[in-house]
Amino acid sequence: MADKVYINQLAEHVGDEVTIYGWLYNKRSSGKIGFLIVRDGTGIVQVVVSKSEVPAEAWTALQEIDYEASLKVVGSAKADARAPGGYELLVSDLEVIGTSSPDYPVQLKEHGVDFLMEHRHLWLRSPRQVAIMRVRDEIIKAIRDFFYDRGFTLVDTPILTGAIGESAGTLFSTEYFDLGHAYLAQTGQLYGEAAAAALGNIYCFGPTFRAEKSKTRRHLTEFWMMEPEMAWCDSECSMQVQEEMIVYVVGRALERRRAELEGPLERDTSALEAIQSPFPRLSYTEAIEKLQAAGSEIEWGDDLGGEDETLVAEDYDRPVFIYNYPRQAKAFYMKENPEDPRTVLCNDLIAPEGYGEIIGGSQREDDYDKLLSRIREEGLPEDVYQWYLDLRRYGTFTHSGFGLGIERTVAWITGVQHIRETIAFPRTLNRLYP
Ligand code: NSS
Repeated sequence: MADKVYINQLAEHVGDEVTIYGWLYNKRSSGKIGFLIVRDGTGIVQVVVSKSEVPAEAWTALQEIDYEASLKVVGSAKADARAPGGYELLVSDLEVIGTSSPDYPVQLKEHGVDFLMEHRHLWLRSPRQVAIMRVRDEIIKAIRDFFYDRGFTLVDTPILTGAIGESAGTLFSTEYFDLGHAYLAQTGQLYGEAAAAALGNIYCFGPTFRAEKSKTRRHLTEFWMMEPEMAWCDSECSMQVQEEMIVYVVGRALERRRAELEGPLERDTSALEAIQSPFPRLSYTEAIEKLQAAGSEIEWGDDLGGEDETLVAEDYDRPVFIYNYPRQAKAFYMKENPEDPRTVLCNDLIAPEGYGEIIGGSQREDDYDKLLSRIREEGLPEDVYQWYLDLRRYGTFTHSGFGLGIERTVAWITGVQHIRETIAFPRTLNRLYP
């Protein structure tokens, strides 16, 4: 495959004889000329085959070829503004590497979502899904660059853990040799806190797991979370970082993936252009007052549900912070608010256009006694949190961090309705296949 060229490199090979490998996306023929659309993952190209220019076997093979057959195509590259993708290949030889079949399941017509999910391994080949994966990749790279450029160190935290990270209700557990149960990590945060005391500013990025029996468009049982943890940074400082990061990431998606957003994804990019500082901020108490004024039955002390978030966010064209929730609505590790001990120093960031919460963050409880009493209040096993309490025993420090859900962020930026399309192989309450 020494002479192999990818479709997105054709611009550098105009006039050359090149070989491309790919899959048949579409075809039509008129008499002695066949027009194929071939995709190779990097792009699509129109392949023009004249009966008189190719060996007889190649012409015969072409007559029988089915969608998604894999091909080797040799031809000379030509720029053609009218061709999909901007280039044409005038073919001198063509070989079918792997045949397909007329019953290729994912046809170019509409299918129901269940059917598509069942065929996710093939559905991924379609232009819209490819575009989502490319935007996802750009978002992840942008976040990594954002933190790298600011001196944060990536620390990988364990997936098999002995301690509950968020709440007991949503744990996947498994047998772990002679040590009893291990849990699949709900968060890397607790380990991130230890690493922040070693390195200052860190982030972890990995798969996290919630055995949530929610069937909403915002929940997966396995999702990827980016979690920075910052030493000597309070809740206010953390919100500042969140805002800068989101503005940067949306900007990068627009700069480098506009073609995907405006093409196959048909995203209204003007809504993304509006994502600029400053983001509006409401205290939890203000959010409750706003909801009550809008006729909601919600009471002070309740957590906000998806619909409440949408209602609070609908007046704004950019993400909105809701900060300082009641302690009973939030996890045990959040720092008590010295100005109102009924609440904790924390924030959620709610995306616009009804996409809901994309970030949850907080300042961490740095007082040994208060943290211990919260662990006891929640009925958590004290012994497995000794290492976590050590961080308060030996040089406790002001620190904060947050978790950005990658799939929810990709859903918002790409404009897809359900987060199951934002990860290659989603895991939900009722899906473990493919
Ligand atoms: O539970 S979170 O609100 N917060 C944490 O896990 C903290 N330990 C983060 C931290 O401070 N380091 O989850 C954070 C985000 C949330 O805003 C969502 O964007 C996402 O993680 N998330 C989910 N995405 C998809 N599916 C599910 N089930 C899910 N749960 C949270």
